[in-house]
Amino acid sequence: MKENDPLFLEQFTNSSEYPLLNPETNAYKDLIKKLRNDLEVKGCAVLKSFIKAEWHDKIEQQGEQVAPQAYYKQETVNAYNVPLDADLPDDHPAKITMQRENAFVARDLIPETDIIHQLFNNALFSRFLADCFQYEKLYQLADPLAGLCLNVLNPGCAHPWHYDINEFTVSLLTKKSEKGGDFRYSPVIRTPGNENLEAVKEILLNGNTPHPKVNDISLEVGDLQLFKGRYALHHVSPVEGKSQRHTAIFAYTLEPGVIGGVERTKQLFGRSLEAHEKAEREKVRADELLD
Ligand SMILES: O=C(O)CCC(=O)C(=O)O
Ligand SMILES: [Fe+2]
Repeated sequence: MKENDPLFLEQFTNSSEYPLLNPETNAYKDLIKKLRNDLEVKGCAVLKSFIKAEWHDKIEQQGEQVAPQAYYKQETVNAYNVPLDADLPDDHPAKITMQRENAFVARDLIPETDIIHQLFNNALFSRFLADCFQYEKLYQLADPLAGLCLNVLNPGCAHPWHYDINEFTVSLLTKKSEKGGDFRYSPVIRTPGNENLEAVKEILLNGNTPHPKVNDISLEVGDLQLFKGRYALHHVSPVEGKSQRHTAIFAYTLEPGVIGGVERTKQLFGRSLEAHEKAEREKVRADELLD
């Protein structure tokens, strides 16, 4: 990670509204206060037009360049990404299955010079995120494929209900679908000590249409989204119209060195690396939840 790259932030981000360059100022502190409040109250905070408007076409084009390399494998999954034949009671929500239709472009296929990759590697950006999430420090998810990826949804496709493997997720819409493709989530539906299975099941069964426990957000290109995805069940509704929908997903953890398991990595990217095998042997896990 670069120690300091103020020029990048100055050039590409809306630094007058989002003063990441000046963490000592009141404007910065006020912003953090507002975002913390949004995260606490809504489980989610959106920074509209975080990327300057003049770069919106560029981030869209850079995404379009790599999108053809996304790994597609439509498969039947459950919200916990545990095996469908896992030894769980028949009425467990993990027994509710869905089709996974989204595709990911892995970090090692996204040029380091791309705006999203530079943003991920920017030390002031991760410091800002740590401030928002109220941690001393955040680490990039050390996974060489999943740390940063572009999530690609084709017309007609949805991203099924799930939790994220990392504590927090930060994402940036780089291409908007013509219609549909809404990010929808149920904040704090589970906690580290409680899966809250009944409520989860109810959402899996009834949450695809407007639901009192499900919030809907519609993002524009260049919007940055901060999200507590380990505890909030979430999905992206089916993309309608002719265009794909792309989001850059930036993943962070509280401990350094966290890498996904071999099974899930292959599920998402069609391959795994030596780093995943090694991590599985050593099991660096942040918590004891199912997935
Ligand atoms: O594409 C999005 O907006 C969210 C995707 C997501 O939830 C994920 O990749 O974990
Ligand atoms: Fe997610």
